Amino acid sequence: MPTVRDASFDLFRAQGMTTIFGNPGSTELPMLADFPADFRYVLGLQEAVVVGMADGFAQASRRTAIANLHTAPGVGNAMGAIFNAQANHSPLLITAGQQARAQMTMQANLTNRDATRLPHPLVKWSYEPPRAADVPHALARGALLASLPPAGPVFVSLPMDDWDAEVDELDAQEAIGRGVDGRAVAAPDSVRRLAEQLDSAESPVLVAGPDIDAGGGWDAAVGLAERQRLPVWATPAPGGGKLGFPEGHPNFRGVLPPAIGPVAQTLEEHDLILVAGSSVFPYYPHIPGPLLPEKATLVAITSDPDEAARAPMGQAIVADVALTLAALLEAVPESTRPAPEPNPGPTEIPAEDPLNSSTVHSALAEVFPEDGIVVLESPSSTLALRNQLRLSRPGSYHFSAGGGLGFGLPASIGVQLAQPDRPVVCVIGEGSVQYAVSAFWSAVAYDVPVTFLVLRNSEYAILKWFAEVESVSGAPGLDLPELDTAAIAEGYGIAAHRVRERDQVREALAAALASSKPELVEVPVAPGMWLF
Ligand SMILES: Cc1ncc(C[n+]2csc(CCOP(=O)(O)OP(=O)(O)O)c2C)c(N)n1
Repeated sequence: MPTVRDASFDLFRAQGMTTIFGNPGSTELPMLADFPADFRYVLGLQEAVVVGMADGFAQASRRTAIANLHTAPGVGNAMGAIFNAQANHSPLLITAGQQARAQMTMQANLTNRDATRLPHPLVKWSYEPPRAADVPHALARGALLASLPPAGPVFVSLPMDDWDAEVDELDAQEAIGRGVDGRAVAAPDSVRRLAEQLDSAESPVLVAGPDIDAGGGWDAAVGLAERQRLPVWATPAPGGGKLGFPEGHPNFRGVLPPAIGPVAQTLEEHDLILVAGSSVFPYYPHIPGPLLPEKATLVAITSDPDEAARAPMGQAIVADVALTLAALLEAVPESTRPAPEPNPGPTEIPAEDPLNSSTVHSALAEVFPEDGIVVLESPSSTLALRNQLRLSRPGSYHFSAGGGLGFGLPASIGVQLAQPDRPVVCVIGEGSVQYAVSAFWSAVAYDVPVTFLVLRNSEYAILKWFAEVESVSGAPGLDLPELDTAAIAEGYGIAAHRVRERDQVREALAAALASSKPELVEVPVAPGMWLF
C-alpha cells in the first residue's frame, strides 16, 4: 500500500505542483524525506519570503502553488504575506507541520494549538485531517478549493507522524485524479441586457481591474473597448495588482484616483460605468463625496461573490470575467460613438539633479524589454512607473493588491521562477526591501536573474504625503537615513551597483537585464511623491 507521502507527492505531480516553497523545521522534515528528484524545493529564509515567492509563482504560472511553513510560528511570520495573497486572489496551498498526533493533546513543544483557527480570516479554508489516511484527500481538497473563484490561500495542518502511514491505494487514486473547473459565464439574459445597456448608453466607460489579466481576458477587454469605443481607466492603483488593459492603447486614459469623491469626479462625463475584474473600488484614503456621478449607472463583472456583495453602489454580475467579457463582445454591435480622446502617452520628464523617481522610470522605460515584467513595491512612485512604462502585454505587472509591504522582493523571485524566459524587474523602495530582505538570499541560491531597482529616497515618502492628506504634523519615524541597500544585498551575494546619473541608470539597468544573475541597481532619488 502507498504511504501518505507517496500519495501526497503523486497528488502534487498530478496538479502540476512540483515546486515547493518552504522553510523547514523538525515538524516538516518527515514530509521532505527522500525528496523526489522531479520536485524542486525553494528555500526562503523567513516565512514571509516563502509565501511571497509562492504568491508570485502562483500568479505568474496561473496555477496553485505550495508553501510549506513551520508550525505555529512559521504561520505567524507569514500572516502579512497570506493577507496579500488573499487580496491578490492568489491560489496557494499553505501547509504547516504539526506535532505528532500522540503528543498534540498534551500540547508538547511545537504543537500548533488551534492550528486551523490561526490563519483565519485570511484563508478560504483551514483544516487538520482527522486521520493520517485523510491527508492526501485533504491536500487535494485544499488545492482544488484554492484554485476556484475567488482564488486564494487555503491552509492544511499536517501532523509530522502521518507521512509513513499507509493509505488505501484506490481511495488515493480517486483523490489524486480529481479536477474541478470553476469558470462560469454569466447567464445569457444578463449578457444580453448588459450589451443593450452598453450600446444604448451615451457615454459609457470601462474600468479595468486585475482579474481581467488573471483570467486571460486581456483580448476580450481590448476588443470590447474598440468595438464600443470605450475610454478605459485602470482601477485605482492600490487594488490594481495586475493590469486589466494595455496602458499604451489609444483608448487608455489613466489610473483612477483611489478615493470616493475623486473617482466620481474623474468619471463625471459618463452615464454607464462598466467595471470588470475589480472590487468597487479599492479606495484609500477616505475623501468623501458622491459614490457615482449624477445620473451614472454602474455594473461590475467579478468572479468574487464577496466583491459583488460588498460594493457600496451599482449592480454586479458574478461570473468569470474573461468569459463574460468575451460573451459581451460577441453580443455588442460596432458602435458609431466618436472614438475616445487619444491616450496622451507618457509625460516627458526632464533629467534633473538629483534624480527623482520619474526620471529613473523614464530611463527604465528606454531599456525595458517588450516582454519584460515589473514587480512593483515603490509606494511613492507607483503612478510615475505606470505613466512612464505604459505596460501593454498581459502578465507584465504584479503589485500587492493588499498593500502589505514585503511582497515585492519575494514575489519577483516567484514570478521569475514561473516565467524563466521573460526578464523581471523588481522596482522597490529602500523601506519596502526590509520587510522581506532575506529574499535576496533565495535569488542568489537559485540563480534567479531578477533585476532589482532600488529607489533610495532616505524616507518613507508616501507616509509623509499621507501625513499631509490626513493633516498630521510632527509624526516621528518617517526618515530612513543611512540605509545602504546595495551593501545589504552584497552581503547576500547579489552584485550591486550604485548609480547617480540618468545615463548611468539606463546603462546599469540594461546590463543587469542582460545578465543571467540577480543584480541590483541602487539610485539615490529626491524625496517626495512622484505622480508622472
Ligand atoms: C507590512 C506593512 N507595514 C507598514 C506599512 C505602511 N507603509 C506603507 S508605505 C510605507 C513606506 C515604504 O517606504 P519605501 O519603500 O521606502 O517607499 P517610499 O514611500 O519612500 O516610496 C510604509 C511603512 C505597510 N504598507 N505594510
